[in-house]
Formats: sequence, structure tokens, C-alpha cells
Amino acid sequence: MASTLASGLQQVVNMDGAASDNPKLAQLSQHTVNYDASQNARLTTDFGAKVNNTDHWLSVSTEDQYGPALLEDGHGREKIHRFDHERIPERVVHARGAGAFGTFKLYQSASDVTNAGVLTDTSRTTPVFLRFSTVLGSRGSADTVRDVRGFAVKFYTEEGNWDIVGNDIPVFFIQDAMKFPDVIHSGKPEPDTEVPQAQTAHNNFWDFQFLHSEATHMFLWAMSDRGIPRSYRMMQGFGVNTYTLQNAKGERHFVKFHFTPTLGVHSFVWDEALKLAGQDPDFHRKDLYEAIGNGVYPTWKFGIQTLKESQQDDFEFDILDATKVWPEELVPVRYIGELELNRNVDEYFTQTEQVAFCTSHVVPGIGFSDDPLLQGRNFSYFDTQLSRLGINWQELPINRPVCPVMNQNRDGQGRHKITAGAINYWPNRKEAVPPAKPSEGAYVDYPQKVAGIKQRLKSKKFREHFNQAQLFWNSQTPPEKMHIIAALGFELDHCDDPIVYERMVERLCDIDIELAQAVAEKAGAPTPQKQARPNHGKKAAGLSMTEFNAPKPTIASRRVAILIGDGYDPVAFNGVYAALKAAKAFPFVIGPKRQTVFAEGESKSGKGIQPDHHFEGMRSTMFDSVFIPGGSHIETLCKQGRVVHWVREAFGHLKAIGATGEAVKLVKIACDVEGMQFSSQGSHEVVDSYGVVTAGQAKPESFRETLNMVKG
Ligand code: HDE
Repeated sequence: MASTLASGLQQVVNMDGAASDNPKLAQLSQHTVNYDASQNARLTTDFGAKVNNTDHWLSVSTEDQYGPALLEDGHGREKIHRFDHERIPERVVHARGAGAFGTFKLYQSASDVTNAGVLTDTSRTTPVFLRFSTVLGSRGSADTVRDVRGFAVKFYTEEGNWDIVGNDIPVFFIQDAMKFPDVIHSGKPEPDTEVPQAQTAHNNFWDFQFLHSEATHMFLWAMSDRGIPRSYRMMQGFGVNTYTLQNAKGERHFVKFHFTPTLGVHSFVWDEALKLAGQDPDFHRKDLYEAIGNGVYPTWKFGIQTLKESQQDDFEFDILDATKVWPEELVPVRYIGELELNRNVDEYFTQTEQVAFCTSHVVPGIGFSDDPLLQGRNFSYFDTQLSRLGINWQELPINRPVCPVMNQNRDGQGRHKITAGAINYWPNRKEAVPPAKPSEGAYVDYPQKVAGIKQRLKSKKFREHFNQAQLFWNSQTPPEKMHIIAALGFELDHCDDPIVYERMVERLCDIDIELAQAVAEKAGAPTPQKQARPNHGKKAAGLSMTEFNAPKPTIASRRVAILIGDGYDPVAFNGVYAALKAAKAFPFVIGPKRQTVFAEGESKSGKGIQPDHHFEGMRSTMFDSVFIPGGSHIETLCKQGRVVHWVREAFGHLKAIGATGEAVKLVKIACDVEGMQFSSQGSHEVVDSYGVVTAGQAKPESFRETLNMVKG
């Protein structure tokens, strides 16, 4: 049976129809070529001459003897030269990523706070490109490592490109951009050995975390389940920094940007993430391509938290400090739009790799605050694009705005555009390309009054580092707290310098004594006896992941494995398979081999089913849930260690498991937990225990009913 998708990569679907009503896609299509055999295209050199042999270097040879290769072979040289220079420097952080195109629609105008067209005109559809990433790993590292995730959105607005270069965690490790090289160096592989890859579990990282107490709030987030998201599609996105908005009256507001996934916020369990890093290092990439390729488009609600200028000093924290959230009780999130991803990239390098974000890219109506992290970022992103892509990086197709770009910037390496005419300066006698007036939509800087003393100093409120770390800890549910303890236990277990793990346990006493004691045990540090500072006991909304469950849970785009062997019950199989497809889930048939498997009663000359994968090839980690139909195949499956492990592992990773008829036996063997109940009732009266749903006595009629219902 052909599955929804054998591998995410095969399903990169290009919906060119979509290009016509999306100005960015229409623009890109002018630069896109597709070497299709049907076009009768022939191989050429880069200067256009047709090539007749691309496999043998030009040499002085005979049929009997191969002789010297000739430097004269221009095509050979060109092919190798081009290959030698294929790589560009990878991003110094966020090197590993995946991207997709989409659209942003505003459903409520924010004209009270901004005059930005993208945030006030509800009739617009703004094209976007979103690049997700991990932070620390190199370009070839695994997707599922514990890390912060990047969430960088480029809005191709009618007034120019607007970039929100955000993360899946709303706060950051440092308050001042000056410290960015330090925090990143400490997290990257250690310089002497280049170990470990894409991990914070090492001495240097935790050494820095202790010595740098403003990181305390953020490291708790990174050690929570937010650090191991199930999917890019199931993460929040945050602008993190404090930006500003300016309205038509010229008033300024402070703002934080939020993206909340409609699929809910979900994570792996740690063991699953660890295994997936080896079993399928591209898991998140494929997951994104698979969902979009199959038309189940991920969406996010877009929200803003805003404050008037006069409210700047109303809080116990500084609203410009990126290590602090604005608690939602104090500053509610107002959801005003929706972002949808609906098209996969055509080519990774020219789109996902060459896309270049800059926090300094803002459009009229949107501006910066004095947030010291943001000010530094505004310098850094442009600078890094110069070393990655060269000075003309904004001309690369993926980076071009959809509105006109007109100025007197010229030349430089890799210039694409040809600008005709004699004028390349302003002012000029022809008055070519004059600056725009505000009434023509010019960006007008906010006339902010500033006074102060020039010095290297942060104001007082920036010096408080633990209140919100406690707030975050207190707001977690008991399982979330358990996971944070386990994560810190794992990380510090990988630190072998006692000063590092012992001091980190001391640091945890600034948050909560129970947390510190539990981690001390795992880290091998002396058990602390007292809290370093009292836990204020406060909680806040929006910090526990559990608050972000999808309003309507859905199975759409979830990967469901159906386990079968020779002798499976075809009625149950077909009923469940069809129901899953109808609900837009992605069912995959997993068998002992990828050769034909026969149903109970089916003759070996029958059609059978070719499973999508076999038990060794695709492990339980790659699926969200498992269904096992009854049938005589169960006798054989129960005897196979790999199959029993498959089901047991899925159970251990808290996946929903369903079984009918004889398959209940396999589930009993695999998930042998005291107190678990297995139903022997009919399929409509199932008992659900530990996420396992069994219907031992399920009758074929009930599946036929399901099948008929699905067929409509
Ligand atoms: Fe970045 N960051 N960053 N960062 N960052 C980069 O820019 C930097 C920070 C974020 O998918 C670099 O194009 C400084 C916070 C994302 O292409 C670089 C500071 C947040 C991406 C850079 C920060 C981010 C980057 C490397 C401290 C969350 C990937 C390649 C002040 C709000 C964008 C590049 C993509 C990438 C600098 C802190 C998010 C070097 C100096 C806070 C999502 O310019």
C-alpha cells in the first residue's frame, strides 16, 4: 500500500498555482529553472556552450593505454572549480535550519498603536519566509538536540522587508549584545577538542551559566521541555526583544511579538529526542516538509503585548531587559493575525541557506527600543551577512523585497542589478531618486528625547536575576518540574569538573531548594540544605507549556504506525487506515520486511500489502502513535524481540497505542504495567488506561461501519 509519504523528502510539492497570487513567489519564479528531461534541454558549460562528455577528463589516451590528463580541458576545470567553491561559511549560530514559504493575514487592525500597513490593513495577504533552526550545532548536526530553536520570519511587505528574528523561548541568556561571543563560545564545542557537538552538556557552558547569573531564567527554559520540541510546527515563536510601534498620531508604544501554534505546543520526551538524533537526524526538517507537502499547513496566531511610553517604569523589572518576560497577567497578549506556512522550498541553498535576516529591517510604523541586546543585534546581523554572502546579499532572490528598491548604492562583488543612467549620487541635477516625504510613506525616526551619562553601566533593575527564574519554576506542572530536574541531571552528569557542577547546584538554590537537592543527587554535588534566597511563591500564566494545548486537539499531520505481519486482520486494518487518512493523519504501515505481507485468509498469490517500512528501518520514535490490528500475525510478532521492544518503547515515550482482537496480547506483553486495564469489550466500549486503548472483542462489523462512515 502506498503510504502518505515514504520519506518526507520525496513529497516536496510545489504548488505553482499559488505563485500567481503571492507576489514573492511570483517574483521568485522568474529566477527559478527546472531542468526537466521533457524539455529536451542539453548540458552546457556556465558560458552556454553545449558539452558532449562530462565523465572523462580530456587526456592523451588510446584504447589500450590511459595517458596524461590535459590542463586544457576547460569544462573539466570549470566543473571542479565550481564544486570547490560550493560551500559558503555556515551561520556562526543557528547554522542548522529548515525553512518554508507562507502568508500572513491580519484579522484585527492595530492602528491604535501603529501605522505599519502590515499591521493595520486587514485586506492584505503578506508573503512570508520562515526559517527554523537550532542554535549551537553546525549545519550537519541533528535536529532533535536539546537547544533553543530559532524562529525567524521575513515579511515581504508592500513597504519593504520586515524581519522578526525570534526564538521559541521568550527570554535570552544575556542582557547586553557585548556578551554574545562569550555565551556562544561557552556553548559551542570546546576549542581544544571540538567536543561536544550541538550540546550544552559540557563544562564550559555550565561554568559560564554559573558565573553569569542573568542567564538563570533562560537556562531553566532551555532545560524544560521547550528545549526538545516535537516539531517546528508545535513551537511558539517570540520576538524576545522589546521593539516599538508608532501610530499615525506619532505616539510610541513598546511591543513584544508572539506567535502561538494552533497545533498546540508539544515536546519529545528526552529519551526519544536522544534516540532520534541518531535514528533520523533530519526529523524536524522532514516533519515540516511532510506536513506542507501533504497540504496540512501549520498556522500560528500572531499577537502583540503593548505598553504605552508612560508605562515604561511601572514594573519591578526593566521592560528593556531581554532576560525578562512581560507576565501576561500584567500585559495581556492581543492576537491580531495568523501566519500560515503553505509551500516548501524549491532549493535548500538558494532559499533556506541564503535567506538573510536582520533585526534592523523594520518598516514604517515599527521601530526599536533601547533594549541593549537589540541594539547590538542591529549591528551584528548585517555584518554577518557580509561574511556569509557578500555585500550584495540583499539582491539574492530570496532576500529581495517585493516593492521597488531604488537608491545610489552601486557595485560590489556579485552585483546582479544593472542600473542604467549617468547618475549615481544625491543630490543630482536630474533630481533622480529623491528621498521620500512622510506623506509618501517614508520611514520617520521617532524623535526620542535622551539624556544620561556616557558610561558602561546597566540601570538597577537589570541587576535582579532570580525573580522570574522562580516565577518560571513555580509555574511548571509537576511532570514539567520532573523533566527539568532530569535535564539538569543529564547536563551536569556530562560535566567532569567538580567546580562546575557543584557551583551550578549552588545556583539552583537561588531558585528552589527542592530543585537544587534533586539535581545535586544526580550531579554528584553535596546536597544543599538551604535556599539561598526565599522563593516568592508567585506563578504566572503563559509559562507552562500545558497552557498551550490546541483548543481542538487534532490528529491531522500526526504520524501513526500500523504494525502488521502475515495474517493481520484486514477489516480492522482497512477501517483504521481509512479513518486516519480521512482525518488527515499520516498512516505508515510497518511490517517485518518491505516485501509483500498477506492478510489473514489471503492466498499468497493475492495482492497483499507492501509495508512502507520494516521494524528495524523505522523505529517507534518516528511516530506519534501506534495501532496494531488483531489476527494470527500476533503469535509471530509476540515472539520477535524487535516488535515487543517497538511497542514497549512507544509506551515508554507516552504514545497513544491502540490494539484490537488478538493484538491486545502483544500490548500486554510489551506494556506490562501494574494496574493497567485491558478491555475485552466491543470496540465502542473501550477502556483507556495509560494512553492505551484496546478492544479485545472488536467485531469486524464495527470496522466496516467505520470504513463506511469514512467513505461517507
Ligand atoms: Fe541571533 N544571530 N544574535 N539571536 N539569531 C544570528 O545572524 C546575534 C539573539 C537568531 O535563520 C546571526 O544571520 C547577537 C536573540 C535567529 O538565518 C548573528 C545576539 C535571538 C538566528 C546573530 C543575538 C536570536 C540568529 C548568525 C546578541 C532571539 C537565525 C547568522 C545580542 C530573539 C536566523 C545570522 C536565520 C542568527 C547575532 C541574540 C535569534 C551572528 C549579536 C536574543 C533565529 O548575526
